[in-house]
Amino acid sequence: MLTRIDHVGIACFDLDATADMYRRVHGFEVAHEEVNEEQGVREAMLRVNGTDDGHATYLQLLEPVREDSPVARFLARHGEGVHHIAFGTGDVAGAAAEIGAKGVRVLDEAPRPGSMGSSITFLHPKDCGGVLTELVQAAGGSGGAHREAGTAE
Ligand code: MC0
Repeated sequence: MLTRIDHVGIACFDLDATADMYRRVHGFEVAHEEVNEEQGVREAMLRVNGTDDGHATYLQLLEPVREDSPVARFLARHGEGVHHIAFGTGDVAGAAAEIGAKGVRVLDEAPRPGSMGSSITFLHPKDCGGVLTELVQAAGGSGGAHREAGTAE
């Protein structure tokens, strides 16, 4: 059902400075950037592995674009650091229904738009061992990984 680690979300105050640190220290490049108004974040996807086959794993840097967003609240409470882990699935609605039936709180009534055209939903951290957990279905349906523009299906 959950087939891979799609990305690890990292909350930061300054996305450009944090991306620069990952470039200098780790050698990771920004593969994609966008603003998700609904979630209240500016985000950058740093590819960690995987290339042309589209099955990459990412670090997702998250900078809040408004004070009432989940990432702004997280930063105020915890400071910078790991915000969530995201697992890839070929069927986000089905996976959420199956997990919800086990008594875990699914935080969205229906999947919402995520980065790179994906569909996402979240599971409550208090029901997942203290880890905010995201389920991700890539744009185009199958596979479960985010897919950058121009990579093969
Ligand atoms: C809050 N808590 C967390 C947490 N955020 N625990 C672990 N990891 C996190 N990220 C804990 C708090 O410490 C607190 O525990 C309790 O949850 C309630 O926190 P709160 O600050 O009072 O409550 P809210 O209102 O911030 O709600 C928390 C909740 C919310 C997780 C329900 O943030 C949410 O709905 N998140 C899902 C959406 C989201 O995070 N979007 C941003 C990423 P104590 O014990 O102190 O009471 S968007 C994204 O990632 C997209 C664009 C993508 O991947 O494509």
